[in-house]
Amino acid sequence: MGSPGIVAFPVILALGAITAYLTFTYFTEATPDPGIIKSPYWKELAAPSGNESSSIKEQVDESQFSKVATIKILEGSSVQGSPDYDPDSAKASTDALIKWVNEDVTLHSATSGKSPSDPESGKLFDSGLLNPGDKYSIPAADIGNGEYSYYCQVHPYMTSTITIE
Ligand SMILES: [Cu+2]
Repeated sequence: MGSPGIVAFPVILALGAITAYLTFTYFTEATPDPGIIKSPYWKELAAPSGNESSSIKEQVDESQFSKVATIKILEGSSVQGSPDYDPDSAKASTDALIKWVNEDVTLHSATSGKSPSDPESGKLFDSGLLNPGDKYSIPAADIGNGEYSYYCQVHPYMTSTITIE
């Protein structure tokens, strides 16, 4: 047996090449382009019965509410200083449904609290990560009257308030 380096060197080179290939494949090839389906396993999910929306983040039946307070997460929100939640100071009546819609092309959340370090963060409501086009709704009555701060877990500089009265 010669120097272990003779064997180790090409092995390390090969592992490096495999890692590079997998990284490239995962981050480049696997990134979905909107409207282009590459996977042979892709299948259209059946829409929930009687509801045109198929978003799994929308846990509440919107038709049960006569009022819906919609807050858009605007395109470009991820850029610090850009308009993000619209309206920025939203208002909703106690009997309304509050709905956040991610109209951006990247992940966002609507998480109650002032920042990730707020001990109350996410206790009142938390959309979790919303993919582009995803919605999250919660009845205002579940939160209760008051003015609440919320922010985005991915971009903590995205902050807004919702007032329920
Ligand atoms: Cu965000």
